[in-house]
Amino acid sequence: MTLVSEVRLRQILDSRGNRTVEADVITESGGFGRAAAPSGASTGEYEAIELDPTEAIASAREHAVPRLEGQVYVGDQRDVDRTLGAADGTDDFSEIGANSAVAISMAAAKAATDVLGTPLYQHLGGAFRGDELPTPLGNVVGGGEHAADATAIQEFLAAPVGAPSVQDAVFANAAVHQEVHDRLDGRGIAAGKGDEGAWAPSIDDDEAFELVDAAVETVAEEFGFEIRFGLDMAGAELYDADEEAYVYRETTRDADEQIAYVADLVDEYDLAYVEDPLDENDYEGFAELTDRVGDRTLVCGDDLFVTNVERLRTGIEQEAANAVLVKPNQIGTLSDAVDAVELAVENGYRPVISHRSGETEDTTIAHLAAATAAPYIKTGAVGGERTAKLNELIRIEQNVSTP
Ligand code: 2PG
Ligand code: MG
Repeated sequence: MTLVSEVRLRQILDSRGNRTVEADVITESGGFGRAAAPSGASTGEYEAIELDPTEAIASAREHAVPRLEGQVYVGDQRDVDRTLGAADGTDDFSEIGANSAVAISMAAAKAATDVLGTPLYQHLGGAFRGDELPTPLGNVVGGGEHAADATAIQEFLAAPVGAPSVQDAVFANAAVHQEVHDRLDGRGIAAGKGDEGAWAPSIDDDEAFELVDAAVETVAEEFGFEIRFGLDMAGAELYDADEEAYVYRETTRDADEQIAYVADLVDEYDLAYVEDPLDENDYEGFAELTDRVGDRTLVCGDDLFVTNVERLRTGIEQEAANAVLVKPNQIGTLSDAVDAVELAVENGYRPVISHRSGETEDTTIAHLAAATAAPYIKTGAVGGERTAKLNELIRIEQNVSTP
């Protein structure tokens, strides 16, 4: 395997038009890998730290790059990531920035694939990679921190659980997205799009439930397989700590009412998935909800776990959820993200690999999902930075299924 010879860092634009960090990793044998950091809007309190890109790049150039160039083999991803952690020296990447760390970590993995001549999912997953490919959860309506004056709930996600292939699932999610638009149009409701390409109409949550439910049913009939839907409630964003209540447009709910509300939604709409139904500090509330509905839906921790094995371990001990969202930039490196997936799987939790609301054309998460045989991926339904990942999954599917 070949040594890193050069790490180049630069600023590029993300899908929101904000600056983000891109890394190129070049090897002594001429191998090349490029990756860019995504960025959240509804970021969890316990995430690794994203620095201003100028600062992140300057700091990574000073502390990390000299420890990588000529020192570390690209094929040894754990060593690359350990080196990034040691160069940073903190437990949350606040020195070099999780944005620099994740861009370099992913670029190094891609450089290794260039040298090895193997696809990224194969390199990350190894010879014994499972052959499951993820069901995509497609954001079709949303608001919260992703769009002003829209639904209080952050994401309504189509879940094509009965799709016979990733390609069918991807097309079904896009069709649900279109169907929602047609139905909004039919009601004379204009709608722009939020940060992830979901429709962001100025309607209340009840109307959104009714719309998405109907759209999913129509498209399921058309495609001939089961499509359900789910939510990312982004509970930490709804929660007002002073009032100790979840604040919606017209109403507020205390923790018990929130749990009852979500449990009712699961039953009324047969929800397949509920992410962050409660605040990021409320392991107990999560556990109570999981106890009530965990046998029939996925209760997924995003801001609760932040892809952090320590927080996930606490959740597992308390039976707080049955699924974990995995975002490499929340924790800083691919190795840390894979550790979270492995801990989840060992304990019967379902890993859901995820994009961020601010994205680039980078497709690493599609490969990570295939490499870890994750059952779900959340990476939008439409929009170039989202379809980059979805189309890559379609290619991976063809690759793994064509002898
Ligand atoms: C989430 C993500 C992605 P953000 O809450 O799950 O959908 O949003 O990147 O803004 O944290
Ligand atoms: Mg979330």
